[in-house]
Amino acid sequence: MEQTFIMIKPDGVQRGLVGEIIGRFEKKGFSLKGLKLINVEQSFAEKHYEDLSAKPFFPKLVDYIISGPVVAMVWEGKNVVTTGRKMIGATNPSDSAPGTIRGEFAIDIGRNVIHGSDSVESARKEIALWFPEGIANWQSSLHPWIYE
Ligand code: RTP
Repeated sequence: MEQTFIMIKPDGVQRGLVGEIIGRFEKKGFSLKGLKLINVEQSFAEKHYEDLSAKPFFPKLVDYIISGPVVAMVWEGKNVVTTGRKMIGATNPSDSAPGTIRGEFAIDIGRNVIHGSDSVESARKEIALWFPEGIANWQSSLHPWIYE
């Protein structure tokens, strides 16, 4: 079953959006496979966002991610990478559709509350980076009520 890496950024944690966001993924039917609240070091944030290292906003982005604790999660389910990105909404909250997480809870691109892997390959890399200890092994008993 497909997995994705989802991170609630420091603004989402500070603003008390953790329960709201976890609730959306749970209610959709996805299964929580990994979860931790952590502060990351600058070098770790730079590694996570290494593909963006040439962008002018990179230093600000790294400062933002290390400014407070983040909630790192692994969610599992059919098409969870693409569906998770749809639930999150467009990168710039001014383009995020109403009903999406960023569409409901964010205004500025530099405070957009949440990250979600953009492909199955990135998800694999990000899960390995954020959860080197591994993730939980369990299967939701709701599966027969979610998948035909
Ligand atoms: P994320 O990786 O956080 O899920 O975001 P994304 O794929 O939707 O967007 P990406 O282009 O990978 O950018 C990563 C994060 O960098 C910040 N950003 N700031 N100031 C700017 O112009 C700008 N552009 C991007 C955002 O926090 C974005 O989520």
